[in-house]
Amino acid sequence: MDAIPETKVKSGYVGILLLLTCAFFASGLFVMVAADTNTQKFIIHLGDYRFHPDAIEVVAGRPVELTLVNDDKITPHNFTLKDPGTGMDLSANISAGKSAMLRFIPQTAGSYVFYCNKKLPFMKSHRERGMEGKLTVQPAS
Ligand SMILES: [Cu+2]
Repeated sequence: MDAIPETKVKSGYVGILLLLTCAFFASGLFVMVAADTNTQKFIIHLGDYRFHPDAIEVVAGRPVELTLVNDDKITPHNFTLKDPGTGMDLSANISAGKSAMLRFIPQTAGSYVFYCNKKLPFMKSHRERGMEGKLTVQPAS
């Protein structure tokens, strides 16, 4: 007779613990998702002397994360964006078949050119062969 109520109390206690645990994880998940949506993420493929896509648009004042994927089998590529006027200075080398990540926060709205700085002696540079793109930074709303 005594054992039955005791079991009920214990299972009730465990139930509350489970509920609190779920609430904790649910709120944690929400925070993670909320923080994640703030970052402007793009995947740019590099290959055949092109960037895909070759035009991206972001908003000033929010973090940008570029994942750069070199799809070529033997040709190394690079991502360069330099704008002394605004202090934008990005550069990453990406070996054939590898990827790299660039993170930055654009501060000034405008249009910026990015390109690959690779060039073999006596050959046209990758940029001259078309490896160029445009980053548009919209003013913060
Ligand atoms: Cu290149």
